[in-house]
Amino acid sequence: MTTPHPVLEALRQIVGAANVLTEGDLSAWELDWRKRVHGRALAVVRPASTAEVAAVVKACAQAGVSMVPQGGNTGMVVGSTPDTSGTQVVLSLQRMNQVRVLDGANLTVTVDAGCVLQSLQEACERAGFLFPLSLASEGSCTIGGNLGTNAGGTQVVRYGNTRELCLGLEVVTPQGDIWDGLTGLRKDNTGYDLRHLMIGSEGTLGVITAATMKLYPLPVSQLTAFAAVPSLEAAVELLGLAHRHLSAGLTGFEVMGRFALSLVTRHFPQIKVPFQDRDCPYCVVLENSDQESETHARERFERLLEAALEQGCVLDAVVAESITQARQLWHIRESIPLAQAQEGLNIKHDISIAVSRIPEFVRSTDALLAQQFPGARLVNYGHLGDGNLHYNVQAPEGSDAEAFLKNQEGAVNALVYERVDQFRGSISAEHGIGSLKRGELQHHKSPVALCMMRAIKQALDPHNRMNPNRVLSIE
Ligand code: FAD
Ligand code: 2HG
Ligand code: ZN
Repeated sequence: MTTPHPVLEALRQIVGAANVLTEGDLSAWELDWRKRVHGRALAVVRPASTAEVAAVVKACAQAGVSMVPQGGNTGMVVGSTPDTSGTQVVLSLQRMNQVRVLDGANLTVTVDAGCVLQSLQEACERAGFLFPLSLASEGSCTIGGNLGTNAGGTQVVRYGNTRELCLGLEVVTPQGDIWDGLTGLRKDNTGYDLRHLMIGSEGTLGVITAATMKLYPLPVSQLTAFAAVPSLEAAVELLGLAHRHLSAGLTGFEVMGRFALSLVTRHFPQIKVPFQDRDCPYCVVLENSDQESETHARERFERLLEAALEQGCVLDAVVAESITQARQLWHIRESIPLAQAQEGLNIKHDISIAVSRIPEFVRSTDALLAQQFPGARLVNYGHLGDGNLHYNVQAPEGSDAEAFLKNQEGAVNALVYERVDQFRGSISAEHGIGSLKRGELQHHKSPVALCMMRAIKQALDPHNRMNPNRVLSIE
């Protein structure tokens, strides 16, 4: 019999034995959402307060044990699960799930890091406010994970990504100290902005325990349209028209390639996808939020679509007549990640390119992929409004997806990322680096930037206890 690690007893003293999980099926915490790596934890620890997080971090630091902060475990880059050594503690924030204070006059909400995004959206809506961050994983991802990854989602074109929505943080440092930065101030130039250092650091610099986030007034009316477009160029032209016609009312602009939509139809036949019988390579979902009235919203939306039909950048369009219909149209878009998972593992590229250059990038890269990987299928879709494509590569029809990934992932990535570099894009627009893209980062980020990043990591976490070997490797 092996002797239990001494830190476990210290952890039980802090959070209670029921919240230190070491036995049974721990796959909910050990296996990543995409099922790429099944790690093994020394324990899953579930603190209920910031003070408990601080005590857990201190105990682990003293025992020389490394920690992996985890929220909803919906991340796409294998960053929230432990490695396979069985020596890491998963620090799950799920029990810290309360909305602390909603300050209507300041247009802010302060919330525990483990609060599920959808619960936060709903709490804000009940109070008459909009919290605009929106992702298909919102039923299980947490605000701490959204901050850890600087998540994007479908409303970035209007409200920015999670970083733009955050005014303050509470953080437990790798030493177990608590930094309370929950001021809710919109202006504060007192030196380095530590909040921005923590956001997007993927749990490598500390544990976010709470955040103060921005709120917006609820829109009076929200309209959604689904449009068939003749090309990606036409989708970009439509985006320009939508900016001009709707201005700040444009709150969503997503593009979906024909193959991505066909996967939804194949795996969720109950979902009706418009325009599947039309010869159109792409469809777009766009959303108009209006602060005046439904009539005003409809007039503006119809004028936009008329102009688009006239210019030829839209072939056909439907505008939802009710909230239920609008949800159905959005549901098509949000089902793409699940439809891909049903189809089998694929090679994901979460890239950003200047919107104006996306059609040229896609045309030329599609051709190179077809030449070098005959039969490979492209699941191309994403947040065109902010220049972020999910340019994913699925194994040829009927072939073994695992074997395709094993044999071709490196070569496919090399081709796509080289093109991304040529277009001065980014290899990670919104999902982060985790461990899946850590090797790639070395090739695609400037040596000077990497050197500064390492210096920051070493200064804040000199013993490399916080999510080691994620984002960067430190020798
Ligand atoms: P986790 O997966 O638990 O963790 C993610 C990272 O954050 C890890 O590195 C972890 O260590 C760190 N972390 C977690 N909590 C904390 C904390 N409290 N303090 C410090 N670090 C922490 N992402 C997008 O950006 N846009 C999308 O549109 C989008 N759509 C998705 C759709 C589906 C169906 C799925 C499954 C995922 C999608 N994602 C998307 C990816 C994922 O949901 C986001 O990255 C999300 O922000 C992760 O939140 P989480 O709570 O699940 O974090
Ligand atoms: C989305 O926008 C997510 O749907 C998931 O970011 C992307 O599955 C993907 O590649
Ligand atoms: Zn996305």
